[in-house]
Amino acid sequence: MASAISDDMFSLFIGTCESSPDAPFLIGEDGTVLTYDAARARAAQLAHAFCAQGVKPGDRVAVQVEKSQTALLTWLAALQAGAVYLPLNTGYTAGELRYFLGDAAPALVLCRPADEAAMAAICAELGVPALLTLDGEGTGGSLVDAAAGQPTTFAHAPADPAGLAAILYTSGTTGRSKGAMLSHANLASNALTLREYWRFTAQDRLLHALPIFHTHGLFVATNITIAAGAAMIFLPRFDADALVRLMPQASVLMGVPTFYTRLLGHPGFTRELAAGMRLFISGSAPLSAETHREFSALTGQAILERYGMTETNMNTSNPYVGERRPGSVGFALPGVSLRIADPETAAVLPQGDIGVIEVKGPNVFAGYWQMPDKTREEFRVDGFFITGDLGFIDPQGYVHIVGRAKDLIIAGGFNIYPAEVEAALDEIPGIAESAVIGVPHADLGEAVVAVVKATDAALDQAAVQAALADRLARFKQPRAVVFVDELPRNAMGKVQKALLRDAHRALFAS
Ligand code: MCA
Ligand code: AMP
Repeated sequence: MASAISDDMFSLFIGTCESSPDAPFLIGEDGTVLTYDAARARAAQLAHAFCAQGVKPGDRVAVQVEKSQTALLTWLAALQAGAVYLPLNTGYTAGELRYFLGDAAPALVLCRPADEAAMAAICAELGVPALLTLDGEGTGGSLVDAAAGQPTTFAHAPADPAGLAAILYTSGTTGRSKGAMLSHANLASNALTLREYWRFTAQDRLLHALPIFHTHGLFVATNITIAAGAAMIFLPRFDADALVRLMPQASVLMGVPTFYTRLLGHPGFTRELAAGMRLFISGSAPLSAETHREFSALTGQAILERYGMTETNMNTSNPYVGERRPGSVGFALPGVSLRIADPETAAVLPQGDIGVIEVKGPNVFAGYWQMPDKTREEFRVDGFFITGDLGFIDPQGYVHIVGRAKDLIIAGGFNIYPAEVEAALDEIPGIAESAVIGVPHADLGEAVVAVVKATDAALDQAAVQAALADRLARFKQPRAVVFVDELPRNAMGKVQKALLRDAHRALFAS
């Protein structure tokens, strides 16, 4: 059981600031260091700036800005002010944002300077009272002006462990995104568990190249670093050249499988370069057993694959010591209960059978924001959360994910729900109906393909893609549009997506 001081991320952060004020927290590409104490002071100023805009405990602060050190510090500032942090993918379009902001009703929105006019219009329409900006370097924008001159200390009371720390939107199978409500205890307990499981210490230097608007980059990487008093070499984005250049200064890398396939294709990524690293971690999407083996053959080190969800943080991990089994996501983490159940009857299945993965533990979220019915549907009566992932447990206890009961595509670690893309396609004049599938993609794992039945013979791929440009974030847009006379349907009238996936599986395979 975590002690009271460890039940929220800000208390963990302050703990490190007090014990090791001069320890490095964020290291820039150029080697500049932001210490824990300097980060604490800047986060305090940002928290004061939020409060000056009227943010009160429990209010949502929505953030859609480029990755920078200041952007990361807005997470700590929101925690300190008792606000609920709402990070948003920088790729979301105005239409997508209108939904999130309308649903979450934030007290403050933080956006890129270039988006200010468009965001101001959305805020006015939705009654969002305050808007600030932050530039890509994290050194300019009205937030920076508002924080300048503010006190560098902020009176912070430890948070209620059950209180909300963040809301992260996940796309929905019905097309409507759901806000996963994460408590302070959800985040802090997972950070402490992973710190021990992956043996993080203050000596670690984590190479951070993930975006900071999702669980992987914001919580898994950042919160463990804070919990360990370690440092992050903080890069604006993934760039294989930069990773190769900076790896000699690092000890750990966390990434999606695309990071590893791209590193394997980089001539500078050698056994010698990897030798100084103690740990390579992969998650967010399946790491192929082939990539796992290729990586081991080149570096002599086994990638540690783990499995999580926005709703649950991390659930399973391959072991730190012992076999990291290719194609497996390892064991349930300490404190997490995991079982395999029949998706229809909910009966727990015998070991080895394939079923839906269900989890329960301190990591599992509090429910979906303002969606009590959806929340109820996705939990069993005994409190297990139904992940929608299909898997089995092998004789040695390793969990394997073999597919998804939910209709979901994962491209480069980003989730795309076909229902949302289909709804956007079906609104295009000249499209009668559509089916969206994921097909193998050598770089991103899967790619989005739209299969459409058109009533307008003049409609082509470019026209469909252009029609979606302002509707959907770039990563959700189909890479290919295939035109058919009829969609294949079964006797129940349901589109047979497996047939479509088979028919188009070679589109991006190499
Ligand atoms: C970029 N593009 C993409 C993606 N990323 N399209 C589909 N899916 C993507 N993931 C588009 C760009 O807009 C561009 O389009 C074109 O692909 C080429 O971009 P490129 O420069 O090659 O891509 P990149 O900028 O290098 O990005 C690829 C990436 C990035 C590094 C894999 O997507 C990434 O950082 N992914 C990490 C996602 C992540 O953090 N997931 C965690 C979710 P065009 O040129 O046409 O404009 S949290 C989670 O899942 C759970 C909790 C968990 O377990 O962690
Ligand atoms: P998200 O909704 O973005 O949090 O994505 C969560 C989903 O990503 C899970 O439900 C899985 O389908 C998938 N996922 C995460 N980690 C892994 C992994 N190591 N292997 C396979 N799928 C994964």
